[in-house]
Amino acid sequence: MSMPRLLGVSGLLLSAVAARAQIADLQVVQGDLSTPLYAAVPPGEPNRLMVLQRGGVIRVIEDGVLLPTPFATLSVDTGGENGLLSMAFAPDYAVSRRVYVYDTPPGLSPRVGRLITSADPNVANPTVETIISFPPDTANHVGGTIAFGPGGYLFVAPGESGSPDRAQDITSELRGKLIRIDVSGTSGYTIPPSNPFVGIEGDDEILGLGLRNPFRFSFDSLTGDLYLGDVGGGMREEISSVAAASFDAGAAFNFGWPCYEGTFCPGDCCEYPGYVAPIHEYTHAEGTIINGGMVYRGDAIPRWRGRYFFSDTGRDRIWSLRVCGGELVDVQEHTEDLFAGAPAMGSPIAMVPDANDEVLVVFMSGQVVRIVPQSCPGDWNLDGATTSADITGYLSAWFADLATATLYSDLEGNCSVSSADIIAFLGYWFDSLGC
Ligand SMILES: [Ca+2]
Ligand SMILES: [Ca+2]
Ligand SMILES: [Ca+2]
Repeated sequence: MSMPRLLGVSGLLLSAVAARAQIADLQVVQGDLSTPLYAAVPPGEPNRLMVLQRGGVIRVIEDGVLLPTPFATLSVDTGGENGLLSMAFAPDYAVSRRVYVYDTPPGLSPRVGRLITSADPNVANPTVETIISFPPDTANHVGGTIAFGPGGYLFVAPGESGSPDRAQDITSELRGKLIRIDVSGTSGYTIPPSNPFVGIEGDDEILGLGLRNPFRFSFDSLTGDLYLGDVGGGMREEISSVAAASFDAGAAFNFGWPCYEGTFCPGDCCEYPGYVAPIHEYTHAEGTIINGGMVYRGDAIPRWRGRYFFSDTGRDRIWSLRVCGGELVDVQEHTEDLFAGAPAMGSPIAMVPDANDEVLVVFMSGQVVRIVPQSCPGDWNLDGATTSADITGYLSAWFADLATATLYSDLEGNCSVSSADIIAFLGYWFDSLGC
């Protein structure tokens, strides 16, 4: 699909959304934070939310209250794009109490560190073990996310630190890559045996290459599929999606940088083996710093189930898109809907799940915010009442989807329109009669 066509579709959808009643709102969970960059709920501890502040402090919100004592205070450099950038809990956190951070200790070396939660679930032991680190360089394009994905492996995506050629160098250079490691041992890491360069030339940690500054990426909690936002240079912002089944297929993914910025080639386009074209891209007329988010799998807004939410940090915009069978289905913008009436806040820097898989947005201006519905799930036409008109409206959307496959009526978020979606809607409709 060509770029002008993509932009045309986005523009049409934007007008359609703006004309509708509102679906959702931004509700502040916690304000007055000092440059928060990320947030995460410990597995099995739904009453607790950890919030990372750029300067190295991990704050704890317990039962809705911000605790005065931090979970941990790390020594980090905050020049350029450095700081305490993200965290991930071990899949077996309930037993191992292992917490991983991605930060930049003084010396400008991005690294993955491991902490162990103490007997007090709100405080970590002071020792941080470095699991892997990347060579010191500029405080630029350091990446920003670590996340556990399919197989229980840890995925890390350091940026190329401002040297584009690094992104295609597969020997002795992990920057500009998507790497996959096994951190389940007692110390350090081991290599997943199905990583593509095991046994052949190329560093064994690498799963994907050709990245510039992949600041945020995440996995669909239902399918395990990867969604990754790569911040562009002067031209295009892009999102790529890779199906979970491809992670162990034996070939590295090549996201294209530096020959490609989005689908645009500033010079000659390269014939990279395993090239993964972006699922979505936009020019700097629309935004300047893409910020990958999360696939929505919550219950509050069924019509959004299966949609990938993302934002632009530079322009304070929020969109969602749906991917089915590796293809982009549609893109919708939610900026007007979400920000109408919301308190002043800016620079969205992360979109992460809360304990119920609802979307939390972290704003660098100091807030962690939850996206909350403004309508009952059965109020399909968003007129504030649950009536027979909503059943009629839903059924017309469902029949339209059979013909056009926009999947607006796919309430299960499984990329298929079936009678199960109608049954689900009728359930929401009955539940909504009293709401
Ligand atoms: Ca190798
Ligand atoms: Ca209605
Ligand atoms: Ca469905």
